[in-house]
Amino acid sequence: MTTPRPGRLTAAIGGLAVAGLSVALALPAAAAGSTLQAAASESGRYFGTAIAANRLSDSTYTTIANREFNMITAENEMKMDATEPSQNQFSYGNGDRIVSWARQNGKQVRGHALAWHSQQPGWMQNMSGTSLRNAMLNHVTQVATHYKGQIYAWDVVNEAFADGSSGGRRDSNLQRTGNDWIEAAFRAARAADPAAKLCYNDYNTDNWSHAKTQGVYNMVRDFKSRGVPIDCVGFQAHFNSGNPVPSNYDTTLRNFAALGVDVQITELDIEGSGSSQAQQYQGVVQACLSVSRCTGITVWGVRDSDSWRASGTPLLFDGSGNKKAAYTSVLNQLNAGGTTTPNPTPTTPAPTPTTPPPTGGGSCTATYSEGQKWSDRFNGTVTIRANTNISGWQSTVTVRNPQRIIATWNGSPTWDSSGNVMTMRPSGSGALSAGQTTSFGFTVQHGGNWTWPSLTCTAS
Ligand code: G2I
Repeated sequence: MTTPRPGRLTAAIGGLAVAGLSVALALPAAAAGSTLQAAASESGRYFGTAIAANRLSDSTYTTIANREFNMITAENEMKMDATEPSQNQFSYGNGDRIVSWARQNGKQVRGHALAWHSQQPGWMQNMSGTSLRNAMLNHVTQVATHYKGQIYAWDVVNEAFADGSSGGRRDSNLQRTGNDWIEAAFRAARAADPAAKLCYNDYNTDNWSHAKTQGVYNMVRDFKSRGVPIDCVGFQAHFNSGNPVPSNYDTTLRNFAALGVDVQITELDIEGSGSSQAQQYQGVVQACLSVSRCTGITVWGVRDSDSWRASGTPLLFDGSGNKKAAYTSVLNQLNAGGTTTPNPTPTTPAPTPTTPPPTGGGSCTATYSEGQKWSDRFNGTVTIRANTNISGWQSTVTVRNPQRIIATWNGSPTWDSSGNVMTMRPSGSGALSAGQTTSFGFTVQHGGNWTWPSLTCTAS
């Protein structure tokens, strides 16, 4: 499925037809966006940057920012230490400056960040227990209320998971107030600004196989299943040679999106230079474009010299404001668009068929997508796509011990003697014309094995 791009060619040719002349109209192919925001808009996405209030007087900086970006994050000015320097004394000057610059220039704003173990004002660092919990909730309520109606998405909670192999929460004064502090913050934010999307934001959550990624995924899944108000997950995406862009990035984004949340790349920067940096940037853009619920990308600063790690030259413009190779690769990839596919690319080669294809020809493809998950079981859907006109199909679904398929729908299953291989046939006619799809579903009792089933499709 190709990401929808709005029709861009509407040519008014009435009045051009001149009697006796044949007019050849050379219409350009869909015009490419010439800025990051224009190119991202072609697929309905935004392209943003972090802005520092003390740089708004630098006209090179504001010229680039205004031209290229349509989503703005305050790099530091909405953090807890900036907005509540003394308890119950709120300070919005620099945050407001950034919001009004954004709005004057027709841009949206991401709010960053309402609750965080870091960048707490001194008075909060020394608090604990109920008084800290109440102070945190008051902060969330006050700040989200102040910016109500002006924020596209809030990073409600930032960086609450531990690095390393635990997959658990990071220890902090907030965490010590009770494991439910995150959901309490989300509920307070929803009550204060019901129109803002509410995100959980973190770093080192890009690689699907990392424990931290899984920990955040499980929390979001739990929140969705219990109705905790969460709308999006932010992936900070600070990369360098020790922490490169993972090859399974699209899988990560897709799996989170399948939980029913938007995903956003919120603080992208990649240390390096030249074509290697450009390629990594391209990979990140490609991953986002491949997931329909990846709604936008924000880079963490304008020029290399504006970056929190300037010596790593991690951004799209050099210190003089010139476009780097990374800029061009991002722009080209945005203009090239992307495809949305429901599944990660298989990592094992497709098995060679041991039986000849059925006479009658035709072919079909079976694609797996994840459904709901519970502690003991998960749902899956298989989409059957006819590659040619077919009169029928059958699809095998193989699960791995100790998994068992305990329920199915939209098909007639039979089983092999091991109980691991289910052959699903259509309940009615299996005829499909080329390009048509149909689907069936099942529940797997997983017994602790979360591996996806493997599939085949045979057409007749
Ligand atoms: O550390 C990179 C980012 C990781 N994710 C959350 C982001 O909020 C974080 O941004 C950085 C800013 O880019 C830095 O600019 O967060 C740092 C800590 O809040 C920011 O650094 C601080 C310095 O620690 C302060 O000394 C300085 O006064 O920036 C302040 C303003 O320049």
